[in-house]
Amino acid sequence: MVKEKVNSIRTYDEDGYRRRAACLCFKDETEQEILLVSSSKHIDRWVVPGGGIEPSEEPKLAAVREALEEAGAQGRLIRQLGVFENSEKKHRTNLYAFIVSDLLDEWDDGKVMGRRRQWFSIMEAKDMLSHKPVQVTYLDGIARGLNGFVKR
Ligand code: O81
Ligand code: MG
Repeated sequence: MVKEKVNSIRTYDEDGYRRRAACLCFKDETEQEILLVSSSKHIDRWVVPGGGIEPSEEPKLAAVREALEEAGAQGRLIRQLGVFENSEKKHRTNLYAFIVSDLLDEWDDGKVMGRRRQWFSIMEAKDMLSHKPVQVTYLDGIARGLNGFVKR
């Protein structure tokens, strides 16, 4: 099922859930800091960069595209973290771990809507995401080692 949006087409799965993809954008392989972007509706709130999967688009390509559009982040996907459901908002998000190699000075949402971006520790990010409870659960499986030591 598809529905027209302003400049993109929404897609839905067999249960009628909107299909999304997102990246946890880590600063490096230690996975201790992640990049969040400001909410489109509340500039003082932070969210995980992500968005709708377009028709015929691979979920992992959608995730990489959203990291670039919303955060100006370039890098590489390292693994899939699962599918996270928001039963209230009726969407499901394919989530990936992504290592950032470059942050562009100019990026789509920075220019178009003044979207901001900022690095947070995993613990800080959980606090910042408390207004989006499902996004807090994105971070549940992420180890938080001290002094660069990552527990696996
Ligand atoms: O565009 C979220 C948007 C917003 C989401 C959804 C997000 O108006 P939309 O449905 O396109 O907006 O709404 P729900 O109701 O589907 O969850 O969440 P909310 O609750 O704040 O209205 O806004 P944000 O997380 O920024 O607060 O994200 P975005 O505008 O920042 O991208 O859109 P999306 O990320 O699913 O889709 P696109 O493809 O990125
Ligand atoms: Mg989005």
